[in-house]
Amino acid sequence: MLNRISELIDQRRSFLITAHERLDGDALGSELALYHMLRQMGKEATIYNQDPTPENYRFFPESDRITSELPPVESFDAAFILDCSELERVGREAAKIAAIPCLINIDHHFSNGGFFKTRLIDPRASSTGELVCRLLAHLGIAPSREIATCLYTAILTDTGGFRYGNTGRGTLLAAADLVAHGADPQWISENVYETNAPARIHLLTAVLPTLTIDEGGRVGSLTVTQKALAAVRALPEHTEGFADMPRTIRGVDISILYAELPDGGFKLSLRSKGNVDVERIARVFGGGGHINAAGCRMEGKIDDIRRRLLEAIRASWE
Ligand SMILES: [Mn+2]
Repeated sequence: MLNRISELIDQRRSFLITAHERLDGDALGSELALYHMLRQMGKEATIYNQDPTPENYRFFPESDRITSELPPVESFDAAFILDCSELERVGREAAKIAAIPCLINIDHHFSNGGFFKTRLIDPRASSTGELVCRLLAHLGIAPSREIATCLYTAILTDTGGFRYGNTGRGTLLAAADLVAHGADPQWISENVYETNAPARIHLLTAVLPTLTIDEGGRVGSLTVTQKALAAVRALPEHTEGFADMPRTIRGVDISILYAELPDGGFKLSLRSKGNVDVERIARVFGGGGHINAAGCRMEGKIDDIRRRLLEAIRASWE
């Protein structure tokens, strides 16, 4: 597949690069790394994302080039769809993007159903960033400092700072290589993790009292309502990382963040320890992800949603 992708890059001139809604470090880092790589190869590249770049990722070199308005798709010979298990995950322009003649998918989600004909998929890879590293190596391109910064951040954030189960030898070797090419771990970490907006911490103080612990201490959860967001003028992106917090409690195996959406539904983020599989639980409700990090959307009243989710969790333990 790497051969096929390198062939396609050779043959085509103008590329669209996109990723999923609610951007994260892996999606953005992989997009920008590819952008720099393609331009270095003399190609035209445009990054389109439906959602704006979260503040803590604006340090990425050339992140201000990203557009949230899709240019006419006729201008592209090919598109890279990154960190997405399905095309729909790019958001409301998915149908237009589907019309681009050649779609190339790079992804590491377990739930990837293989919709794309041209795809570089490895659910054992830590991140899409790690897969982009493989593509660079295959093309014989040494990462520039910009590319190294983007890809190191992609890997760092998707492994929770090299702490999650997806952190393997290949992950650490890739990261080491990126450091050798100019990625600065301390500078990147400060930019990603130590640039909180005050509103995020204010939001956290409003959210911590919602902590619940169920199932004899094995399931912890936090809830963010639209009201709580509005009260401190926080943005949905300020909840990033909240889902991980109940998991830090001794004995908690599954951690959940219930985030109310503007239309009244809830976005659920599930996290787990060890071999407790939350991807399976998310899938019950039409979601997906990885064994230790998954998500889904649920409709209804929060009490009802909590009850249905706990039932599914109980069933998965039986
Ligand atoms: Mn990812």
